[in-house]
Amino acid sequence: MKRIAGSLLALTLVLAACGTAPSAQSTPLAPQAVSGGNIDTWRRQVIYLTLPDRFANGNTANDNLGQPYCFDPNWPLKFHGGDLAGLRSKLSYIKGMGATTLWTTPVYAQVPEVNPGTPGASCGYHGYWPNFRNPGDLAVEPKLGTGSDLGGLITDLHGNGMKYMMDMVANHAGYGASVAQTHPSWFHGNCTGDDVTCPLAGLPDFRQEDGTVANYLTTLSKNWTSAYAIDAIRMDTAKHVPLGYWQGSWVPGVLAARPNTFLLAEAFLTGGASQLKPFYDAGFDSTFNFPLRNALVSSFARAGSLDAVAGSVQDYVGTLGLDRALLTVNLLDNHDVPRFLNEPGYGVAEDEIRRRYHLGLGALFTLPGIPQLYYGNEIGMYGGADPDNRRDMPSWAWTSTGRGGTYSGFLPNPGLTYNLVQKLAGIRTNNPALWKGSYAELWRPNGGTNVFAFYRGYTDSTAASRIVVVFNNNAASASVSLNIGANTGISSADRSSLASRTFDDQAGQGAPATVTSSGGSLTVSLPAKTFAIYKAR
Ligand code: ABC
Repeated sequence: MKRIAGSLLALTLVLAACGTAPSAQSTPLAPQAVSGGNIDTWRRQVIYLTLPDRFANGNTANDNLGQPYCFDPNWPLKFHGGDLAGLRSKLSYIKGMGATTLWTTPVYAQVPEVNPGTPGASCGYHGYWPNFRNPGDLAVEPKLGTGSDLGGLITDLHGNGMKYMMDMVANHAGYGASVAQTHPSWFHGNCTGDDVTCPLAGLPDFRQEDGTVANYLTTLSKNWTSAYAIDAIRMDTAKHVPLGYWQGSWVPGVLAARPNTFLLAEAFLTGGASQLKPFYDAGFDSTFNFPLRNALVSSFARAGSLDAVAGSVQDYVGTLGLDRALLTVNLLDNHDVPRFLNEPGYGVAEDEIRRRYHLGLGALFTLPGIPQLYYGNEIGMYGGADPDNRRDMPSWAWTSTGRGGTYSGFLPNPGLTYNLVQKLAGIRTNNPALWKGSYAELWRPNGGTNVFAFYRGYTDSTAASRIVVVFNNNAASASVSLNIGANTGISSADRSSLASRTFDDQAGQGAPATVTSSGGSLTVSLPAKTFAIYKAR
């Protein structure tokens, strides 16, 4: 539908055509694993994902410990020397960008070299090939450090007011793991497909339907949960395990070991929020928002219509409800997909790639849900499919001087992106509307001007936090009039409060510094390929 700017009737018709954005109801839902004040604590987090092996080498003495033939900094499929001590030494860098929770990939002791002597020779540098044994043990991968290194990292995180998210595996063991040799009946046979009984990539696939196996796995997770003061668990391959195991065994087990632990399910599903909902119903507090990631790639990285993002947000807020949507973990990329910066593809000018990336970051920090950064996001690191998306962190990253340079494999002047991430994390953390506020769509292209705008609002007896966020994905400037007054997705109190109100841009990405609404309508004009975060005075 063509936009007829200026006519309220047309605008009302268009808004009607958009369908009323989901009014952000906060109807009570099934109790989450975290409760009380912890829910707000987690809504306010900014998660930072690292592979300890690829981040910083704090102790070269452990580089070659553990499995032989697994340390080779020049081979992408083996260990490169990063470790827990290295991570511990860089907490000021991680905290400095505004990240508040550190998620490390698993630290379990890993299996021996896989496919030795072949071009595919590889080791569990990522931590997802645990060498489980029975009874389950707490062995930390020696190349990453010791149990005291892990405990010390967690203590230092807590000393910095930060949290630790432990990555766990209950779907499988590593290739050739001890427990697979001593208990072959604990594992499914070989089959292909997405069924929960089929091994993922040939990994020994546990038979959770067997009570003995379920008890072994839950005890294993409980032991790790008890042994370390963790704040959260990221559960790997959740969609490859029967939901009944999570709900009936694993969730109650780990919460008995450590109440109020935040439980995040990795269910790599992109068909929409209806596919994610069962994991919340099974007792997880959160899932990764892969459907939104696909939409962010389509809309921003590939310069498509913002209808994709608008539709995805309407889907997950509408399907999950606001309470669960606010705990969903949103991402631009991670260790399993090409980096967002690689998604525009060949032939796109680097300045354009940066504009698209910064738009994506603006969405990541203002949409409902917990933002997750993947190490290197903050310094514009490129990377293709696994394992290219797991390159080592560069040592120049740690200082602002170092980040001022130009390096192969990174956006020029990485400090520009680092400073934007730092600013966006601060804006989000300091404005309750963005981490616990309602959501109401104000504008989507609907086939017309490629602009997306929404309202976030939170008020209580102590404060009022009201924000309008606008993205212009056009290659030219664009102007839209947002009909706040008639938007039923916004509370009536807020609508009247915002009818005539001045807003100040917090993002500083080129939009007019202030805009003022009149008669319930807010006209916003944005330069090409930029966004604004307008905070009501
Ligand atoms: C690597 C190679 C494999 C090779 C293997 C030997 O080594 O990538 O090609 O066969 C770990 C390592 C990986 C390793 C695997 C297997 O183990 O990190 O390097 O593979 O050995 C989690 C972790 C992940 C980890 C594992 C295993 C699980 O995050 O790092 O991998 O513990 C599936 C799972 C998901 C899993 C992921 C790797 O594979 O569901 O839990 N991640 C489609 C499917 C998804 C699938 C995804 C990736 O592909 O729907 O189920 O995830 O394979 C979107 C589409 C999606 C599509 C994505 C990729 O693109 O809409 O449908 O997802 O646009």
